[in-house]
Amino acid sequence: MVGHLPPTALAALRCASSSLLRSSLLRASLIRTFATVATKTTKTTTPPVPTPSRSHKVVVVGGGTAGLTIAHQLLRTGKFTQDDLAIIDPSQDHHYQPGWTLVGGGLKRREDLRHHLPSLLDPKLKLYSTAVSSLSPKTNSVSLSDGSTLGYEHLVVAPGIKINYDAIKGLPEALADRESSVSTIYGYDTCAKVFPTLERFQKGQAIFTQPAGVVKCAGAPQKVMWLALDLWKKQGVYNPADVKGSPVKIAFATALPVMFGVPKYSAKLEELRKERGVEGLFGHDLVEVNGDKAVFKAGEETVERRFDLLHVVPKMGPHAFVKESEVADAAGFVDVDQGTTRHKKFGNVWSAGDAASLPTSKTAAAITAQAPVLVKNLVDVMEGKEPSAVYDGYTSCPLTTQYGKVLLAEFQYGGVPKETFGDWLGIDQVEPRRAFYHLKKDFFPWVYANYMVKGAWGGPKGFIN
Ligand code: UQ1
Repeated sequence: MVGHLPPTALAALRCASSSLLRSSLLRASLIRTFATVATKTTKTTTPPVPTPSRSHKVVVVGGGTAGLTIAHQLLRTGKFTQDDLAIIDPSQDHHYQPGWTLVGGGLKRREDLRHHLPSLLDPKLKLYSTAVSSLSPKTNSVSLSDGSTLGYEHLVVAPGIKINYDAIKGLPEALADRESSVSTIYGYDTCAKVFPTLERFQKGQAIFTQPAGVVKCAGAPQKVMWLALDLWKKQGVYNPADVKGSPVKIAFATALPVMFGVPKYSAKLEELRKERGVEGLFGHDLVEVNGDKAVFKAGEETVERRFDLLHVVPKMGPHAFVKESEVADAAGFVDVDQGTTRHKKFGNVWSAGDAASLPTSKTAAAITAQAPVLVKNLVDVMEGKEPSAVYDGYTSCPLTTQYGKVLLAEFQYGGVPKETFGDWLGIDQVEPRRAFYHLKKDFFPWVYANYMVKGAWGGPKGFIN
């Protein structure tokens, strides 16, 4: 799809054009394989001083959405030349993860959302295809798993977060078992199992889970459920108006007390849940998959539910090399100022994307707003100025509520709605719409691969640079 705007995307764009024109327009992290190596503590009297094998003006840890977007936006400032900027990432693949929900819904092939990481990089960027073993902000250096050390003037920590499949007992085995009806859209390896599992399912109890703790794209756990519901409705095995008489039953088991973290959208989604006969198991955190039993922690209690189909969202957390470093906060995220994205202690360390402590929902849309702020501030600091750009927490969750419709949730810090199209088109984005479905399914994957990772897409601001 690279290089061509699909007709459906054009249609979506036309619908969205008013807002995009205003901004004088137009314009996954990875499957993280950061193998972390624990630093050995050697008992010497003088601490070893790392001698950098090589130094760069800016070292970017991570070639995911945040890392690539930031590195290319830095390059587009025109202030950097060949090899001034380096990216470290051990993976050869870069995935458009927002598309995995669509893979789960049978709308995309996972292979079409995968890119060869080295080929996404401008030749002026230096790529180290190695894992990071440790960060040493006091000596302005990064140690790589091949034993070498990189020095930097500024460091951008953007390795994303890790999926901890084994934090739910029995989950890795259940996912790996081709015969089981347990699947998840949260990994490249696992997302291909989802749609065939949904399609095959004709009878019984389906449970969709959302864990306690930080996850990327907090709406995705229910996006796939709404698509599954619609699929089963079309297949004639689920009738929202007569759940008792339907062969299929659906439950949403979430560790949250509500459907979504933002009250405005949560109210709508709760309305849809009730209207469509989905059982709500709130405050339920999946801790174990045992045969056909899903075991939840619900407050102090342990609750067991039998299932015939289980879609699991695994637990997630920071990479060990971040968590164990001096740049991490107590939870293991890179401890940055929520406005400037600059580290609270180390003035030449920055972070954006899933690894950052920014208290907002972790999405690619959030990175469209974080990256220009980080880039402007980093360059200003490099030139001896004070950082002045401020990130307001913008993030978005294009929530598929059925085939052909998306509720485009957009909000900032504090769960305050900040809707791109609402004001300009005089619409309320709480209403699921077809135009937003085409934005999500056709336009965003296209603009991501052709402009965003190249540093030329500003999200709601349209095309930039
Ligand atoms: C966006 O720019 C983007 O990246 C390409 C997404 O991808 C996953 C999004 O979900 C959203 C909402 C945006 C924001 C852009 C507009 C035009 C609202």
